[in-house]
Amino acid sequence: MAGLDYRTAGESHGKALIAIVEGMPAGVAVDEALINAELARRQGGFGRGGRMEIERDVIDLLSGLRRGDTLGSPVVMQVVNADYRIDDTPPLRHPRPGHADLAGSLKWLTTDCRCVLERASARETAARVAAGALARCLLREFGVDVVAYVVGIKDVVADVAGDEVPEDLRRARDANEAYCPDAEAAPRMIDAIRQAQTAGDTLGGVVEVRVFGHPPGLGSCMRWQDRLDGRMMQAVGSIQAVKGVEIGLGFGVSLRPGSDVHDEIGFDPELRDTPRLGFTRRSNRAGGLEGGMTNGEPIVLRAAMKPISTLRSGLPSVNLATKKPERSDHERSDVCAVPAASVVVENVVAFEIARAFLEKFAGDTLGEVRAAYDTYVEMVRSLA
Ligand code: EPS
Repeated sequence: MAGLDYRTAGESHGKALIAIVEGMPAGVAVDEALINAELARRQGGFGRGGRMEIERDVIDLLSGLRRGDTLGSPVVMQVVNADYRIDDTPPLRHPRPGHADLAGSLKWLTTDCRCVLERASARETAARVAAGALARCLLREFGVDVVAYVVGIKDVVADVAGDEVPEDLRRARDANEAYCPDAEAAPRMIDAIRQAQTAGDTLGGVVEVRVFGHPPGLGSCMRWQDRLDGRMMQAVGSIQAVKGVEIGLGFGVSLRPGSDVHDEIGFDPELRDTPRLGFTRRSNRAGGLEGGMTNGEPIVLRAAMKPISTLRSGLPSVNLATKKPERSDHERSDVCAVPAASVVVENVVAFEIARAFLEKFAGDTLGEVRAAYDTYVEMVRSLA
């Protein structure tokens, strides 16, 4: 039986975006409002462009449900594009440095970058968000929560404490359009985006995501393909415009001795009933992952997003047909999509956690998954 997996289909100005999710157990209550709320959040955040005024992303659940619960069959979700005009979009001959335009045009042997960019566009992330939000309907049955937020826009860096509870983090994040829990940094981020907009430029930044409430033992050290750290990096690193992913201290591990990197282990019997199953750490520099497996601590991962590659004034480029130097084309675009990317990161990470969860606690129905989960927790508690 195949595990949890998903595919996406659709072009930026095609008829629709599609997510096909396979391997959801039967009996999971699907919260359509949650999925649509995530789609709406993805459309928002300060720095978005004109397209988001045209679209109202909502899912149409085409299959996989009966009376609101999953059946175990593939769940197909569709987001219709209001701006459907793929056949009428003009050719784009001047590849934008940083976009898929040049590499893709050479790959698919075309001088019209449009043939490539329609699929390369970050609009595809609406389907990824829908898939991830569906997976969260399963995760929340087990108290697993995922929160992502912006921690940097260009050189404006937020100060976010490591020991936050998910609800507090989410509340602080949702209080501003930068999607940043640091109320002091958020307006400075918004100012930086405003300045870039005036200058015809674009900005990148850093997103952080935390996973709470999951058990230890997700992922595996037995096959390199199963290591959860690598899988999360693939999932997040494949998000459009992401150029770096780090877990815990990340690149910072190289600057410190081992005594200042590894997280001391303790045990507190009073915490036996928590997802940590009693084991404690005085720090979480590993970011919740050791040996490619969850260790019970919150997962902490950061992603660096480059500035959007469509600049109002263009950048030096070449006409693909004439090979003469000309500036890159300007398409309607965002000035900064880091807040929106935080929603994508949150949901793709949720999907990877759900996938790993169902590998360890597999079952055709939610009841069987729950039984497997409860049995495991009981067995860890009685380890001696
Ligand atoms: C996006 C829709 C796109 C862009 C953006 C993401 O719409 P359009 O190209 O019609 O303006 O706003 O895509 C890019 C930044 C990109 O480089 O492709 C969306 O729905 O997120």
